[in-house]
Amino acid sequence: LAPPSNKQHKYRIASIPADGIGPEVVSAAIEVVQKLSEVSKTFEIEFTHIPWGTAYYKEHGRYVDENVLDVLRSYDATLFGSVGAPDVPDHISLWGLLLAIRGPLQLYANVRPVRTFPGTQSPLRNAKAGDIDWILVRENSEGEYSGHGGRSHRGQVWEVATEVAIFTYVGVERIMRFAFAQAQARPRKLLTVVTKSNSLRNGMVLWDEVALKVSKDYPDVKWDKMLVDAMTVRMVNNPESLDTIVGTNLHMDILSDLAAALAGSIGVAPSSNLDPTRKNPSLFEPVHGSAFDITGKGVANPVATFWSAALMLEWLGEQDAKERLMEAVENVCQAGILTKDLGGTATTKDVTKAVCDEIAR
Ligand code: GGG
Repeated sequence: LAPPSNKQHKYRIASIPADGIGPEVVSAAIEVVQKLSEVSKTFEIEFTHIPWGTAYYKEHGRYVDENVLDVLRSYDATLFGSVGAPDVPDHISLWGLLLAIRGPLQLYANVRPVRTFPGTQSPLRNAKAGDIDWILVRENSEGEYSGHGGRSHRGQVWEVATEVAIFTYVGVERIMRFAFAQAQARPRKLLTVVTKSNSLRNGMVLWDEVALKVSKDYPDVKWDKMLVDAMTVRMVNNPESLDTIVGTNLHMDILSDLAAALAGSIGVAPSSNLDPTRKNPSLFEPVHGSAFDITGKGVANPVATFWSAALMLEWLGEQDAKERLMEAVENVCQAGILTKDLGGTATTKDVTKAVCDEIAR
């Protein structure tokens, strides 16, 4: 997965802040990335605001432009905020926006790193520094989020609803290879494959079979399998035994929220939605959603979006800029400039200014 060579180091980024706290954290991230560009002078970056989201839906009757894929393909990457609003059913907003992008653009690898930052604490009583430093790899294009199923006999007591999880060999194999390669590139070379193949005897058994087959090509990766229910216990009781984790769309959606909370806060958890073939531009977003309870109050934690922007810079080939940004975030956390979710009193603006100041030091 070598980064592209861009001799010009000029990037055009689509910014989709969307709903809730999305606009607050995305504008904070744009500010720090522009500060990085200004200070390092090694790359130029231009963000174009795209107004898709719930306000757009209320005006146009759809969450995104008709040419959504062509629009996004005209940029090098997308920086996304959050989707969801109190007055629109969640399945309308999620399918209208994020799921209208991830599957069709084949952003099949959703990479969600989590770790406890210096100066912050895991809620786990016995967790030591470094115990939680995981990469969660979520299959992002099929499985339980394939959109297949339906409802009949609506409103009757015999109403039936089906939700069909679709697992294709190609889909499972490509995410498995991606996860083994991620594990191989990390010092511990450890991979845990999460399934539920005792009760789900088709798709999950395919996952087990593909894991075994793919593992033969990565003999230096030590891997094991866990049922998803047992995995929640292991994450809490033996966090140090885990490193890279791969699982289905639904399982990893759930486990990545748990992982983020165990690391300290969902407010610091980033994600990359990657097309590892690089045929389509990838999308980067915080794991958290719209957080209506704190929207507009100026207290949202921007760190998850800063880290997502750092992953975007790394994906674009700007490794130094990524490291500089992450070092700045760590120093700010270490200095105790933390938002409420991490036990502090800092505002979004305080954290953003402190990270910009660190970058400029
Ligand atoms: N920033 C991510 C976001 O808005 N998440 C809302 C959500 O419900 N996501 C579900 C998913 O990631 O599949």
